[in-house]
Amino acid sequence: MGLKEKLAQKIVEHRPRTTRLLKEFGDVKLGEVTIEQCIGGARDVKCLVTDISYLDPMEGIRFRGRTIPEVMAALPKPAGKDFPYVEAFWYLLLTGDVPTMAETMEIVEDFKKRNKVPTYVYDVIKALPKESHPMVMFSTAILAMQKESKFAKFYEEGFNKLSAWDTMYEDSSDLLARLPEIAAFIYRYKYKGGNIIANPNSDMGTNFAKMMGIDAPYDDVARMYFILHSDHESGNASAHTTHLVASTLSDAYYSLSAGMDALAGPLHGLANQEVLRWLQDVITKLDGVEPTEELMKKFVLETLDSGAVIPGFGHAVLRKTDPRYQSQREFCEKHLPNDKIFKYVDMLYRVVPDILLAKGKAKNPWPNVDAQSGVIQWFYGITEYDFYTVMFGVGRAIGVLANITWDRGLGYALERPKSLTTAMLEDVAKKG
Ligand code: CMX
Repeated sequence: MGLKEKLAQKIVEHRPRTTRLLKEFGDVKLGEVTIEQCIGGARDVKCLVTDISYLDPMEGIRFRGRTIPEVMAALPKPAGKDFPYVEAFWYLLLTGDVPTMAETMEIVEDFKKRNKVPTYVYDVIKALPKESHPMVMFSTAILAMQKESKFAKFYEEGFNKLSAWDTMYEDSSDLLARLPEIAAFIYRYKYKGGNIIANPNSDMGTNFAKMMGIDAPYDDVARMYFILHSDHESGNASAHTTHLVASTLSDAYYSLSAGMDALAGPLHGLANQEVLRWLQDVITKLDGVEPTEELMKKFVLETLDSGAVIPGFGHAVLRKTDPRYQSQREFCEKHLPNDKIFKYVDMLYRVVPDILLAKGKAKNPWPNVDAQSGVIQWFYGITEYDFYTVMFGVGRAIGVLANITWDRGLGYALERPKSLTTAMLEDVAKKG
């Protein structure tokens, strides 16, 4: 059975669970909302549902019930490679099942048929000012392709709630197949004098590495990076934005483009570029002097005293070191143990948590995914750190597209939380 047939089966099997919860238990309370949560970004308010991934504050992320090491071990890998096919991961997120090698290769072949990027997309990117941020180029390129949407056509021709997931799946697959080429184009166009490398039409990891012009094991870096950055349950800003826009019955192009705009914020995906920018600033200030822990502490304190955050540390949900940080750290220990920037990042790991703890503000002083990812990209020659969030975006697309396909499958409603006025909050506060 192919991926789409399996997905159809899973959706039909799942629907009665959602229907029953709504009909029989719709008024069961999941919790209460405090004024702090209302003003403070809805932290921990339980009002979203997804089965694609779950984020435990202490353990970190599980994709379809599996930890990161379990996912990496279970999925089929290209011969001689350490990391699984991204296409196999897409299958896992959509169905909850580990695909066989044959099932994985079916998706690789399917993506080869879908990965032709319309030439007008490149014209649109080139029409933007060259100094535009690469995330502007990426988000614009995705939005520009909206006219290709099969879901939008399906809606125009007569919408049916039960089969709406089919065209959402089609759009999501088309997008995912094309994103590596669009991302690599932006990189080569913006930073490599427009010297574009043709798509070798292999698997996603190989395609991306080749089009970026970087040799192995960068194909494995791409696989690891895309998988690690894919999903972090539904409440994070990029996943939530994609879901919110899709809930209006917008198609995957509008929804993903909006999600990428959320990812571009410095408190979210842009933090990985900020880590490298911050470190480069430290290196410049050191002017050739080998940094000691004392010196590093001084830079960290200076940053905090200036009112800025330490990028790559802290998290809205996690309360321990991010396992995505750990995975990348293990990669660094294997492939770049003596790299200067890796050593600096390691030193940060030793000094930042204690300082944040002593300041007493951050609820989680430990490093997140962004603390380590830029170091690996820098090592393989991508020193243009403005570009890092685009690669995060290719990975994040896997998770959010799987989510909005299921949103349609289960007929999730238009999102519409209620807002109150400050006077109303003051009134509740007086009574409470
Ligand atoms: N450096 C300095 N201060 C920090 C901090 C950090 N790394 N992390 C949290 N704090 C501060 C917050 O700014 C906040 O201060 P105020 O009360 O003055 O506003 C206080 O500690 C409490 O914050 P929190 O409840 O612990 O964290 P939030 O849920 O509000 O924010 C996050 C989470 C990630 C935005 C925050 O930790 C942060 O700004 N980190 C640095 C940026 C970063 O690495 N972002 C990437 C996150 C991963 C991702 O989404 O990609």
